[in-house]
This record gives sequence, structure tokens and C-alpha cells, in this order.
Amino acid sequence: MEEPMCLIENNPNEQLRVNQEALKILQSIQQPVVVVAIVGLYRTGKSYLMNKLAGKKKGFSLGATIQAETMGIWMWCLPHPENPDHTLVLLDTEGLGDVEKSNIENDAWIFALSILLSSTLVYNSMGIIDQFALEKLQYVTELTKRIKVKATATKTSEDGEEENSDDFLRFFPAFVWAVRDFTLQLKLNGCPISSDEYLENALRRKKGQPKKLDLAKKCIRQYFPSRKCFVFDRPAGSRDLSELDDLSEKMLSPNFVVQAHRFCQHIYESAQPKMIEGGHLVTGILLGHLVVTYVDTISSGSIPCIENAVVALAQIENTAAVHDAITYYEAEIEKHLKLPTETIEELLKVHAQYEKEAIKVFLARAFKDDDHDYQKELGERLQSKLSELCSRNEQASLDRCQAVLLELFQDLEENFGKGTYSVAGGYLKFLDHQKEKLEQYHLLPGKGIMASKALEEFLKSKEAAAQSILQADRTLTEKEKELEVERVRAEASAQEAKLHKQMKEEAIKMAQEKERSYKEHEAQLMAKMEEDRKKMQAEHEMVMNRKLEVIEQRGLQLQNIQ
Ligand SMILES: Nc1nc2c(ncn2[C@@H]2O[C@H](COP(=O)(O)OP(=O)(O)OP(=O)(O)O)[C@@H](O)[C@H]2O)c(=O)[nH]1
Ligand SMILES: [Mg+2]
Repeated sequence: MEEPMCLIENNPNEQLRVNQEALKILQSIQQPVVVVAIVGLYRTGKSYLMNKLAGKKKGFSLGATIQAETMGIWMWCLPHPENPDHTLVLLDTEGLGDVEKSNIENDAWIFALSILLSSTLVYNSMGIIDQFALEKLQYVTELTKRIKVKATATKTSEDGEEENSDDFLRFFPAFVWAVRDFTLQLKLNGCPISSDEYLENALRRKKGQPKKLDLAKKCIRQYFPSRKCFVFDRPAGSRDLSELDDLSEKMLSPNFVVQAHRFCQHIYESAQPKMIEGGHLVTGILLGHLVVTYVDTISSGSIPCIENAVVALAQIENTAAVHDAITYYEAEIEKHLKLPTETIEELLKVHAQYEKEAIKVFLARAFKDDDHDYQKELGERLQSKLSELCSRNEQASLDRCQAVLLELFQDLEENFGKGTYSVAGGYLKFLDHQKEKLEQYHLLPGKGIMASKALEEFLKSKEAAAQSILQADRTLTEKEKELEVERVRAEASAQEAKLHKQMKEEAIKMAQEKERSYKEHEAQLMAKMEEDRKKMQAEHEMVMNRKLEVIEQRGLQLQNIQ
């Protein structure tokens, strides 16, 4: 994208609305997305910092007045500077707490949406991390009223906190606090500390602090176990602040330049792609669906629910995964299979190979297909593709054989017309000619699996003419004619028996194919389930480790308080 675009519009006295043009852009991005959202009070340099992340001097517009500039949520999709397989999606949000706003309620929704959509959330504040800055993060204490993790209600404790906070741990973005115009020295009790330690210290419980503040700290610690803090100097002197985006780097405070660079490097190197349950990567397309689902839910007056959104996403994604797999199968079959095949095995072998790959294509995209409904659908569709392929193969073979027979037997047809065989000894002559043609027919390659069937039908259609030649041939006795009729009949029924046997064998092969196909699906599914199980286990371990960290921190804090 050349420049940012509004993704979620927030017009006065209106509901939040998704901008369809921006949505189209998101839905054209097939890569996984690293989504960085910035939130914080209005007029605190959020848009300016996001432009730094974009590596551009201008982009998100800055206002030089005290009036809020950014409205709603703006989006800028850029190639990820460090990872060419990912797209960096920057979300710049409307400043919170503007007193001129008519719809304060939407502030809370913008905050909630930033959490729901991002994989890294930057909270921007001015000065220092103090009671004021923490209290302004009040939205974090109300998140359980704005975001539901599970579709079924979970218990809520007295202070409004959802007891099942493990779920928040799994689904919430990494948290980065950006402290702007930071003028203090990073020291605690005379010892230098890092900016992360500064944040951790600010988030510690202190004796006698107001309950509201205590809750805000607790919520940040609990919901955002992964935390970082960056402090920034004032970027320029007062006179230049109103035209920061026109200043070259040389004119900025050198400290600010280094700090901004460090912040950007951290985001580029450490910000993870957006993921949903089970470690499934969110692409731009999926992010677009998430935006629509959440904004629609909020507009309808309900609370956005992560689980419901993921189920809706899974349905969309799994339908697309089936479609991808079938498209892949069809394209490969078209490329690698020439009809008619000489044998049914030849066709089944090619089918098996691309069925296997099609299942892989499906499993690479599908997720949360808990009852395997989508994989079953894929199995059924691939089976019907196979039946279709077999019919096309038979028809191609029939067409070819009929064309060959017509051409080969053209002389005989002409001889029929001319009466060449309607003379004494004509029948033997006819038999000779026919034998010669049949030999040629048998030797001809590329006739496919219907060669015998086509021949049987062809000879049947010529039977009456052959009989009339036989009966008209005066060189043969009645007895000889009777024997010949018998011979022809016996030959036809032998041919029919042969065909019957062939069909039976093919039916057995098709049944074996079904069995093989089932086993292939099962084998790949088992491998995928094992992979998912490992991912879930890793996710569970991560949650457990973080809970342990929280418990340890609590222990330390209690010691500090005592
Ligand atoms: N003091 C100070 N001013 C800044 C900083 N960064 C940007 N500004 C200036 O502050 C003004 C507002 O900057 P924006 O980036 O538009 O701030 P914002 O938080 O996006 O504002 P809203 O979109 O209205 O919420 C502009 O004049 C910027 O040049 C900073 O780090 N410190
Ligand atoms: Mg702004």
C-alpha cells in the first residue's frame, strides 16, 4: 500500500463501520500478517511513531493542533522488513479520551478491537508511567465486558475479572509500552535499570495504592504476560514539534533517533505473526474476516467472542481449503493424465498420487475441523472426481475405438455396398477380410480400456449383415451354415464372458482403491493431528510457564510489600 487507509470508520453518532475498500486490500493478502496496533491518549505522537515503523516520513497523518487527528482505525499494509514471507499490518487508532468526542463508548470498542486484531499492542503514553498513565488504561480493567473468549459463559469473580484468564494469555497480543517525552533517568534506588524493569516496577503492587490502580496493574500483568517497554526522548525542540514529519533525521534529537530505531528493530525482529487457536497463522484474508466479524458483532450490540470468531473463520477457511485441494487435483490431473489410459491401474496410480497431494494441500490450510466434516467432504468430492474421471476415460476410449473401427472397416462397408460378398464363396472372403481387420485392430495402441467392449458392440451391429452373407453363400451346405452360426454365437458369448470378467476385476480394483484412499486420508489426518497435538501442548506449556511467572512475581511482590 502506498499510503494508509481507514479500515474501521468511527463517525460521530454512528456505529463503527468497516471500510470496504480497505477490506478488499486485506482480503487480497495471502501471507501471514504481523499486526501491530497502537493505542493511547489522543495527541501523544502515536501516528508519528507508526510512520517510523513503516520506515516512512509521511503516512498516517499527524495534526499539529490540539484537535484529535486520527479517527477510527487506520491500516497500512507493508512488506515485512525482515521476513519476506510475512506482511506487516500497522493499525493506527483514534486517540482515547478526547473530551470533544460525542461517542465515548466507541473508545472502549476501539481499544478492544485493537487487542482482538493485533499480535502486538503498543500502548503509547506521555511523560512517565505513573498513576495518571495507568488510570488512563482503565479500558484494560473492563476488557471482560468487551471481549468474550469462550462462547459459553465463564465464571466471573467479584471484581469483574474473568476467572479463566488462561484463555486471555493464549489469545492476547504481546504488549509494548512506549513512553514518550521521557525525561527522567532510568534508575531505581540509585541503580541503573532497563526500561523493561522500569515497567515491571511500575506494575508492582504497592502498599496502600487505590483499588482501581491495583486492578489496572493486575489486569495488565495477567492479560499481557509478554511485556516490553521503550522510553523515548522528545524528538525535537518545541518549535519543531508541530512539523516533525518535515524534519530530516539529522534535525531530530539523536537520542530519539536511536530509541526509535531500537523500538522498530524490536518490532521487526520479535513481533510474532497473528495466530489463532492451535497456532494457526492468520493471513490478510483471515484478518479481513476477523475485522468484519468483530465489527458486525459490536454493531449488533453484542460482545465479540474470540471462540465464535474462530469457528466462523474455520468454516470459511476449511471451505476454501477443500476448494484449493480440488482445484489443485484437477489442474495436476489435467497436466499429467492423458485419456484414454491403457489400463485402469494407470489411471488409479495417477489419481492416487494427486489425491495424496490434494489432501496435503487441504490439511495445510484447514484448521479446527474437529469432526473431520471438511476432510470427509474432500474425500467424497475426490471420489466423485475419480468416478467422473473413469467415465471420461471410458468415453474417450469408446470414442477412439469407434473411430478406429469405422476407419478400419471402411473397405468392408464398401464391399458390402458393392455386393463383393454376395457371390458364391463370398462368406469366406468376408471372414478373411474381417480377420485381417481384427488383427490390425488388436495391434493398434492407445485404444484404452473399452477396446473389447467397443469391438463387441461393433461386431454386434454388423451381425445381421454377416448372417445374410452367410445364408446367401451357395457354396456352403445347410449343415455348414448351422455350424458357422453356432461358432459365431460361441465366439460372441466367450467374448461376453471375457468382458464380464474384466468388469468384475475392475470393480474389485475400484473397491481396493476406495480402501487405499481411506487409508491415505487416515494416515495424513493422523500426522496432522499429531502435529496439532504438539502445537496445543506447546501452547499449554507456554500458558503454564506464564502462570508460574505470574505466581513467582506475586511472591516477590508480597515480599516487597512486607
Ligand atoms: N512532544 C512530542 N510531540 C510529538 C511526538 N511525536 C509526535 N509529536 C507531535 O505531536 C503532534 C501529534 O502527533 P500525532 O502523531 O498526530 O499524535 P496522535 O497520538 O496520533 O494524535 P491523534 O491521532 O489525534 O490521537 C504532532 O504535531 C506531532 O508532530 C513526541 O514524541 N513528543
Ligand atoms: Mg493519530
